[in-house]
Amino acid sequence: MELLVFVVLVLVVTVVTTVALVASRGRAGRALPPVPPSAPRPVETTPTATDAALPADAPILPATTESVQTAPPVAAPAALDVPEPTAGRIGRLRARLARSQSTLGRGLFTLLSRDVLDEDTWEEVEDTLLQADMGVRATSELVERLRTRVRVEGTRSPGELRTLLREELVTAIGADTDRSLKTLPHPDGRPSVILVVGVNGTGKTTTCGKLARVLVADGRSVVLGAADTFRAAAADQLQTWGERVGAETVRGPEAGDPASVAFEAVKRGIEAKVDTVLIDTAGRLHTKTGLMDELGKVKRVVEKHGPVDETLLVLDATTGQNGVVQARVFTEAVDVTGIVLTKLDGTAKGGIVISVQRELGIPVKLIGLGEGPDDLAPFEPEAFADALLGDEAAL
Ligand SMILES: Nc1nc2c(ncn2[C@@H]2O[C@H](COP(=O)(O)OP(=O)(O)OP(=O)(O)O)[C@@H](O)[C@H]2O)c(=O)[nH]1
Ligand SMILES: [Mg+2]
Repeated sequence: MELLVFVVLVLVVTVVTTVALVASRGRAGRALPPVPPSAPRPVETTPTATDAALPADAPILPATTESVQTAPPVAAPAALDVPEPTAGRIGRLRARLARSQSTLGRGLFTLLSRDVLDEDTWEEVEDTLLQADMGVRATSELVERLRTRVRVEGTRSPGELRTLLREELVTAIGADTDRSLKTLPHPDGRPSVILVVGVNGTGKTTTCGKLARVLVADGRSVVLGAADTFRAAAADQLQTWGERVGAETVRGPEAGDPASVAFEAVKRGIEAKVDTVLIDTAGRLHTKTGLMDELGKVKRVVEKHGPVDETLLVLDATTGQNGVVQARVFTEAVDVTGIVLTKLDGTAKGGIVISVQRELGIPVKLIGLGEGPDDLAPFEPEAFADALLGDEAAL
């Protein structure tokens, strides 16, 4: 009996202790300090039409959704690049023309410095010009002019010879040609519109980016239009250039309609009251429509807002005469107003500046002298001739 009472007592004590412990745990749980406000919370995602925070490799909207997005620059103004001023850029970048200088400039100078200028020498002069891609017509004209002047003016000092060569090169390049870019807004406030065209890989996107910098350096405001919808990376590439100088990029869905992106870009430019809208286009297409038809459409659609002010054809100087042949196809499809000759830093064939203008009848307005952001220069014949001939002292 005593044993039974003892067992019951033990059981009662065990149950009471367990209940007390559980109760005290519950109270301790409620007494935990609240989660500090700074604790991380799950991110709420609200889709927006203009999502500036999209990472560069974010998926582009599916092709069925024909919406066009504007991507304002992400960087704060303080982080923006300050592009180099454009005045005198060829002079600053003249070392980039070293290859053309040694073959064309110095080559000519050395030949014409000979004591006797016989037929063989003149043939060598002609070969030098042809090898530098000056083209047959421009070469024979230049040789003719040089022969006449040398005959009439007689022997000369190295300084005089340099002056003569400089004058003749500048004449061949065309000193009086209008090379200005129409980048100023119209009197009604509509921005100037520049269309950039050319075959793939020539440097169109890079040129748009560099040109945006040139304009920003000159105090203008710019909107970029990513009308190359052929591949997603093209719009990212353009947007990155824009962000560096605070220019907004209007982009569309991958494989979307390039004309509608171009149209929206100009619309955005009008709304934002910028000075210039720069439209990058594709150099190839994966549809059956020809590239030229597509470019014609882009131009027509953009012109619903008003005429396109400049259509710049980008040509790779290293492709020589082949590039000139390709260029002609573009000039027949769209009204090209200026040539941008890129990659002149990588070639000894600087004479292409002269042949391309002659064959197409369109002025070279800008030249690309490297891959750096400020390696695009307004084309100035005198500075170019100086760069080709090098310093007088070094001749
Ligand atoms: N050395 C040198 N490279 C250049 C110059 N301009 C452009 N490039 C390079 O050429 C390559 C092609 O340039 P992009 O601007 O992408 O050419 P794209 O015409 O837009 O090409 P797609 O979009 O494929 O049609 C890049 O590696 C550029 O850095 C230049 O003046 N000099
Ligand atoms: Mg491109």
